[in-house]
Formats: sequence, structure tokens, C-alpha cells
Amino acid sequence: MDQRIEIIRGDITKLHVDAIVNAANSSLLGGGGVDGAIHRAAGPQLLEECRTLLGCKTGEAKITKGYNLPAKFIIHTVGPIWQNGNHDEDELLAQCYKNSLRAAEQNHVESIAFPSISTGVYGFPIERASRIALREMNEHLPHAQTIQKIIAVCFSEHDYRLYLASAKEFDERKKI
Ligand code: AR6
Repeated sequence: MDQRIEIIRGDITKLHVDAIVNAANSSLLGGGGVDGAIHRAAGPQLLEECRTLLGCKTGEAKITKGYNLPAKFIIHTVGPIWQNGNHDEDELLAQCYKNSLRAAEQNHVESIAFPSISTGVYGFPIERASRIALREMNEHLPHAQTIQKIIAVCFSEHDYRLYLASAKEFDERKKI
């Protein structure tokens, strides 16, 4: 794993980073899970700005200000709803990471934190999602322009352990 990737357990709304990523839905008008937590912590001005964005397609990303959050920006991306794995879920999830990282670079972000996109309400199996997340972070960093730190934020101890196991697996595959 690239040394610039950190896996932590915690609440993404509390982090002092340049940008946090929101696992939103295509309306971009709020919801439950991490989306609800981000809107509550950022305050009502976030919803006002989101209304002007006219939604977001699955796999794409749109950026707003962070308002009352410690983070300067929020990058809203829409993960795929897990069906059975045969509906481009893997590719669409990878696109969420790629497009979020691209939006971050365009806004000169140096530090960015991701939640585990699609693995809550949207039902994407977390082990599989963690491999895709870590792969995309690792692939981005060698040609990063402004990003110096990527944090993968796990909300539960269970998710944290799974991410650590996927990171270890990633390192072991590299040794062969
Ligand atoms: N900090 C970090 N991670 C969190 C936090 C938090 N404060 N709260 C939850 N998580 P989910 P999805 C984790 O359901 O699956 C919303 O209603 C959570 O444990 O938030 O992409 C949207 O509006 C899980 O690991 O997002 C959409 O309708 C991860 O964040 C829909 O849910 C993602 O879970 C999107 O579903």
C-alpha cells in the first residue's frame, strides 16, 4: 500500500482534511447514513448549494463547500446499488473513487477522506468494495498532482478490520 494511504476508524464529519467524500444518492438532497450525518454537521446551507447542482449520476462526483464542517470541501458521489454483481457495480464503484479524486485534484486538495461508499444502505459487499477502494487509491497516488494524503474512514470496528485485512492482502500480492 502507498504510504500516503491511512485507514482509520471514526466519524468522517469530524476530520480536519481539505475534502471529505459523501456517499450520496442521485438527488444530492440528503438521506440517511453518512449523507445524513454530513448534512447535519455541515448545516442547511449545504442543502441550498446541493439544490443548484441538479443531481448526480451513479459513478460521478460533484463538489460543494464544507460549510460548518472542519473540511473545506465535500465531494458528493453516488455509489451503485448492489444488485447481484452483474450490473457493472464494480466498475461504477471504481468510477466513484476516480471521479472524486479527479474533482479533488481540480480543487487543489491535499488531503481527502473517503467513507466506504455503497457498503451501507446500498448493500455492496464490504470486502469486495474495500479491495476496489484501496486499489483505486493506490493507482491514483503515483500520478497525483496535489493530493498527499488519502484517508479511508471506517465507521465500525468490523469494517475497520476488513479494510486492514484487504490492505494486508494487497501488500502480500505485491511481494509475489
Ligand atoms: N463517518 C464515516 N462513515 C460513516 C458515517 C460517518 N459519520 N456514517 C455512516 N458511515 P451509507 P451507501 C458508513 O449507507 O451505502 C444514504 O441514505 C456506513 O457505516 O451511508 O453508499 C444516501 O442518501 C457505511 O460503511 O451509504 C443514499 O440514499 C458507509 O458509511 C444511500 O444512503 C456507507 O453507508 C447511499 O448508500
